[in-house]
Amino acid sequence: MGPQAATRGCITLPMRDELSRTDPEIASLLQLEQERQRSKIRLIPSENYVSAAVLAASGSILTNKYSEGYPGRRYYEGQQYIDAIEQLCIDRAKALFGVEHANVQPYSGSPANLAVYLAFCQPGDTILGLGLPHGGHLTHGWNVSISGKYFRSVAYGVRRDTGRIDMDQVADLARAHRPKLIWCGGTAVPRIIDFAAFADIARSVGALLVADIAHIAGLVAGGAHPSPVGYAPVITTTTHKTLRGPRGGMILCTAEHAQAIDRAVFPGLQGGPHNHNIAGLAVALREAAGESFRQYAHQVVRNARALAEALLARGYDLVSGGTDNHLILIDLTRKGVTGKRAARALDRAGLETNYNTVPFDPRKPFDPSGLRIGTPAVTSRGMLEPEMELIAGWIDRALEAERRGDEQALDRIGAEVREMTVRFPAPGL
Ligand code: DSN
Repeated sequence: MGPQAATRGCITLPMRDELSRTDPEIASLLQLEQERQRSKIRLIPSENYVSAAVLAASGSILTNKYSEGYPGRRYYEGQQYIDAIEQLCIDRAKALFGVEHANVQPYSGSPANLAVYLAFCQPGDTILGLGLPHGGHLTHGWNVSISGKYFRSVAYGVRRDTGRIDMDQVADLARAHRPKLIWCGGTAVPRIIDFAAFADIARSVGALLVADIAHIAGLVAGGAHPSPVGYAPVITTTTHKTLRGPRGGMILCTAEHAQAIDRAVFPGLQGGPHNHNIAGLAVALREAAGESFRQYAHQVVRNARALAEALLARGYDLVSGGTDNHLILIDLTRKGVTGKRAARALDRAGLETNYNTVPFDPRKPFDPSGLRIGTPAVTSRGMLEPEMELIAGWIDRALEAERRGDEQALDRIGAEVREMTVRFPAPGL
């Protein structure tokens, strides 16, 4: 198949035809999912659209190869090209983020975080992280996760009055518990993370500061969020959120920690790296180094601000009062609809979101009071501030329709959404 092979949809035509012949059920479901991604306004802040180039590298013959080890030090033969691909990926990650070392093998964010524990902690050690209900991540010590079971986990939170991380509490807990490791970063943090303040606290108690920038990696790369480099000696991230790469994880660190991190990822935790995803990541990192990605990252933030302002103007309560990044957390308590009901109604109206706890939520995580939305995917489609105003209007109308039980109104909004999405082709589809 030559480079000019006709493309339609997310895979080249010959590949699509082959899939249809071999497995029509999967081919048809894949086609439906593609249509869903095309026709919906996707507002889940941890999702995005990767480019056709990233898709091509990730869905490639590199899945056929085993390569346990690292470039130049493998346990399998035949690494002539795999080594070159992984080394390019490492070099691009180092250059993009300005770090001394990068490990690009973690299968995703949770394994990356587990590798950090394996490198630096012993079971029973004390760790300090943002509590899950306040916007943290399961792997930062939450009790149902291995990180909360194997370690003595202490959680900090946000202030009730501001909805922002309570740095006084972080300092107090660090002094009281002397953690081995402190996490900063999370999954529902709409504000800039003060890496310098975390670094001061970690230094004062001799803890290792680890920044989990999974949500904001693309913003950091594009200069739309301050970088943790120079403050956190170890940084973990997923590769598929704002960074717009394939599913995967990555650990960035100072030279001092390189060996511990590499040993923890392999052979400590994982076997063979997923070479196809590493190639996709290499492509994404090249894209992220360009000027258009820089503009993209800044537009993600401008769009989120515009969306937040349009929601505030319609009387919505936003955790922390707004956003500095790609993410908005709506507290629906005063709107008389739960997060789950809201997310379901919005999905019917063509707007894909996810329900989420809000800090101090009296409701349970399976049907919490909040809705988490974000702008990475819509910005990848080229939507700008005027479209954010439209989206806020649709969210408001849909929730109003849900309160009255008016399903036809939700379907009418869905039709308007579909009409608008046609004007904004999604990358890779
Ligand atoms: N699933 C990720 C998110 O949606 O933020 C966190 O792991």
